[in-house]
Formats: sequence, C-alpha cells, structure tokens
Amino acid sequence: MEKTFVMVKPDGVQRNLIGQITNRFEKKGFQLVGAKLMVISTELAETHYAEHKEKAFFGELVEFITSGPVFAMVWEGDNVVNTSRNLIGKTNPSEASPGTIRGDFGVIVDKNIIHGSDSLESAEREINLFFKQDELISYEKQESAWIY
Ligand code: DAT
Ligand code: MG
Repeated sequence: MEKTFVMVKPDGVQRNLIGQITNRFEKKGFQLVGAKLMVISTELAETHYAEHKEKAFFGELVEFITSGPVFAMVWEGDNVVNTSRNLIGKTNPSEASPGTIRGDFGVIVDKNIIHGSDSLESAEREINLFFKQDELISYEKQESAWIY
C-alpha cells in the first residue's frame, strides 16, 4: 500500500491543530501507520528541504521548522501521496481553496501549517529521513473493507 509523509509544522502544533488535521486524514479513509512529536534538528531540516537551499527563504524556512515541536506522521492508502496534497491545498494559503487544510487554517506562505510529500520518490525519501522501519506499524482495520 502507498505511504506518504505528513507533518504538522510548529505553527500548527502551537495553534492546537494536530487533532483537526489528523481527523481529516482519518475521516478521508487513510490509515495512520507512524507518528511522533519531535523537534527537528537544523541538520535534519536542511536535509529535508535540500531542494530549496538556493532559495532566498531557505534560512527562514529552516529556522521556522526547527522553532518548536512538529507532529510527524506516515499515512497509508490508495493514491495517498497525491490525495494528501489535495487535502493540504496549495503552498500559499492565500491561494489554497476553502476546504483544504491550508485554505481553512493558514494565512501566509511562511506559516502554512502542514507539510506533505509531493511525489512517490519524495515520500520514500522523507519517510526514511524521519522514521526507522520499526517505528512504522502494519495492521488491519475492519473498516478497510468499507473503503476499498
Ligand atoms: P510545499 O510545502 O507546498 O511542498 P514548497 O516545497 O514549494 O511547498 O516549499 C516548501 C516550504 O517553503 C513551503 O511549505 C513554505 C516555504 N515557502 C515556499 N515558498 C515560499 C516563499 N516564497 N516565501 C517564504 N516561504 C516559502
Ligand atoms: Mg515541497
């Protein structure tokens, strides 16, 4: 089954949105297979966001993502990478549609509440960056029969 990496950023944690965000993924029908509250090191932040290291906002991005606890998760489901990006909404909350997480909870791009992997390759890379294999749990849910 496909997996993706999703993370409530420090602003989302401070604004008490962990519950509402996980609730949206659960209600959608995706399954949580790993989660932890953690503070990201500068090194991990720079590796995670390496594709943006030449951007003007890179320094601020690393500072922001390391500024407080994040809630890191791995979600599983059919087409979960793409669908999660749709649940999350566009990068800039001012352009994100109402009904999406960023559209409903965010205002500016610097503080856009949540991260989600943008491709299968990113998902694999990011899951391995944040989680050890034994931190991911494979289990059956009865309700899967009513989702698939
Ligand atoms: P996404 O998080 O939607 O994958 P991205 O990979 O383009 O977006 O950028 C990573 C993060 O960097 C994004 O969630 C917020 C921040 N960011 C992007 N563009 C920015 C900008 N123009 N100014 C400040 N921060 C920005
Ligand atoms: Mg991205």
